[in-house]
Amino acid sequence: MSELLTGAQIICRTLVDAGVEVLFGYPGGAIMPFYDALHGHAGLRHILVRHEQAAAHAADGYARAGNRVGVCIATSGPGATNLVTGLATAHMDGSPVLAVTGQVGRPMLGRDAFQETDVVGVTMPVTKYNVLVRDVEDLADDLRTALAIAMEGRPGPVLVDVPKDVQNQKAEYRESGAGSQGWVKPRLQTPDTGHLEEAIQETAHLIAAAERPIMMIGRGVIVSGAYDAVRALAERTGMPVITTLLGISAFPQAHELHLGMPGMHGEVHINKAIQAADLIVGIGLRFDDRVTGNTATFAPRAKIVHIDIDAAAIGRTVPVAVGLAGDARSVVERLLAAVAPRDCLPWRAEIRNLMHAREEVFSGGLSPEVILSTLAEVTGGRGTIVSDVGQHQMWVAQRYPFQRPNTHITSGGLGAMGFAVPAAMGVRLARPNEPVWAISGDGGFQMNMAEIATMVQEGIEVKLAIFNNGYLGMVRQWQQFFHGGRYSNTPIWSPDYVKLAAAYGIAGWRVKQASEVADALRQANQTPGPTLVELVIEQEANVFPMIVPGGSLSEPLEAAPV
Ligand SMILES: Cc1ncc(C[n+]2csc(CCOP(=O)(O)OP(=O)(O)O)c2C)c(N)n1
Repeated sequence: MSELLTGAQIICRTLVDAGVEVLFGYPGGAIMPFYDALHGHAGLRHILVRHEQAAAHAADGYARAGNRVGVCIATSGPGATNLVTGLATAHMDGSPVLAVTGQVGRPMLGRDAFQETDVVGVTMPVTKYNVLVRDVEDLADDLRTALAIAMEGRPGPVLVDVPKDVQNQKAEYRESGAGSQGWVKPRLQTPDTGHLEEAIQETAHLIAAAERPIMMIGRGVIVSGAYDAVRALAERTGMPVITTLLGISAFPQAHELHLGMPGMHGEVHINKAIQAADLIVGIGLRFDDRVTGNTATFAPRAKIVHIDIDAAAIGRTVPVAVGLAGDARSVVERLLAAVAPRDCLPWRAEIRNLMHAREEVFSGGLSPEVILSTLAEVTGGRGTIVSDVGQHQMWVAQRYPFQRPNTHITSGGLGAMGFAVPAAMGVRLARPNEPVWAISGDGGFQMNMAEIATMVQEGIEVKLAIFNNGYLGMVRQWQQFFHGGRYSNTPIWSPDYVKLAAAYGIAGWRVKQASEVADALRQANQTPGPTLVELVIEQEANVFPMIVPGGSLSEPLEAAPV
């Protein structure tokens, strides 16, 4: 069946036919035909954000929580460039986001027209695919191609740039031959090549022969839905499991085989276990520098097996003994069938002996530990925690007891401050029946706090927690440790957050004492609508342990250097 539609109507129709339900965006001159077509559109819910960066982060949060494409919309020029941080975040963390941008009309292209930016050029390195649509006849297929590429392999962001006159042109709309795919990630099959089978057998052999094997898992396990397979592999082999920052919640935290997070702010016994291991089976992670520290000294005794959908990631930072390019779930399921049962008990006992009680680093004030354990009690382990970037992000990663898959969402690769508040809006729209908490520092919160207005206008129930230490804490910590204690431009003033909440018409609490935490968090969790809790924490608390940037995992700092 075909019918005559404008380009703007074709965008709406193609998105609806692809199963898209929610868009995050902001209008402007070059995208006005699209917004006109959207007016009163029954099938698409548009969330008007307060800044396009928030649209991209919200689409990213929606994509990560819903395992489907998140869509953001912006006008040309400043609207499109405001998306860039969000697209780069999604690119680093493998999140499927489609950006649709308006562009100046074709006759104006390349003439420095008003609000003209070459957004295809600008976003080339931070998208998997992008295209300027020069002919309305190509529009629907370009959008379908972009949506498919966003989801295939390692997911990631894509961008379709549509000149204003193309949005106004008419063309026959033809439904996709493929039909609606809902843009839920298809179960990937890894092609059964002889090489893969060989590599699986070799890995099974390495696991059987190792004395000190560990598994290290990342977000690829979440994206491919490999939780059960990974857990079964751990249980069959007794291999302890380390979860990277983005792999947190890919394995139940309370499981006896779970160790925790490695790397720069990993616990000392976890990094020591890596340094002592003779085999690392890495699944769906990048072995980035925050995990490895200095690669020359990383896991010096270990053979590394690397399973990842992105063949380019294998061997990029650490040399591998066996590389398996494929979908984590299908590879791990096959590996499971190939491994012999064992329990690694002596090795697990050795790791337990490496553990030592950590000195309490918080001196009396309101500690992140109390806040996070109380929050876990208040939510009863339900819901999703979206963290921003900085010290609080590391405290969440180290201390919040995540039990359910994909309930920890953060900007890991790019480390984009300002992520949590808008991303949490997307998460909540994907999970409307679960509590969603955005945890930010006072710095990151102030980057995107204007989105409270979006939450109020659109009725998006996000719970906001601000860890207020009066500093850009993580940078202050580096200044204290490595720059002679000179706090250059890290003390940061905040408004009165309770009054700010009141100005937006939402309930707010300020907590200064440990005794007040439970009440405030409980009330904030129970009160309908968006709510805000400011937690005034110790100003100069630090995150420990810490590996000096570029240092070895064998040399942790457990106190501030003198
Ligand atoms: C957009 C952006 N700008 C700068 C940085 C560098 N940076 C990393 S952590 C940090 C401090 C964060 O301070 P705050 O939000 O108050 O959180 P805290 O560390 O105190 O928990 C900064 C400035 C960043 N990651 N992202």
